[in-house]
Amino acid sequence: MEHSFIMIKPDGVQRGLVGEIISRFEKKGFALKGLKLMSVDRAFAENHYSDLAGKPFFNGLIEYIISGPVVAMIWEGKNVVATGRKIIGATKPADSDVGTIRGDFAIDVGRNIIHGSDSVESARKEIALWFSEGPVNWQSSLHSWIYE
Ligand code: 3AN
Repeated sequence: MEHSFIMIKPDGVQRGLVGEIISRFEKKGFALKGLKLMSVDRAFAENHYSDLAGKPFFNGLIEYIISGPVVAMIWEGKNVVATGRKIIGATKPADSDVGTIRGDFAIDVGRNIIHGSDSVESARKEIALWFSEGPVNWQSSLHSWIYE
């Protein structure tokens, strides 16, 4: 089954949106397979965002991510990477549809609440970085109602 790495950024934690965000993924039918509240240092954040090194907003992005604790999660389910991106909404909140997390709760691209893996391959890399212990192994009792 597919996994995605989803991270609630410091603004999402401090604005009290953790429960709302977890609830949206749960209600969709995805299964929570990893969860931790943690602070990361500069080197770790730069590693996570290494693809964006050189972008003009890179330093600001790193300062934002290390400014407070984040909630790191592994979510599991069919097409969870692509569907997770739909639940999250477009990178720029001005372009995010109403009904998405960013569309409902964010205004600025530099304070857009949440991160979600953009491909199965980046999910694999991000989960390895954030969860060296891997996903928690449990089976949702709702599975027979979620999948044919
Ligand atoms: P996404 O998070 O939707 O995958 P990316 O990977 O292009 O988008 O960008 C990663 C993060 O970098 C975004 N979540 C946002 O916080 C920040 N970011 C992206 N573009 C900008 C920008 N133009 N100005 C400031 N921050 C940006």
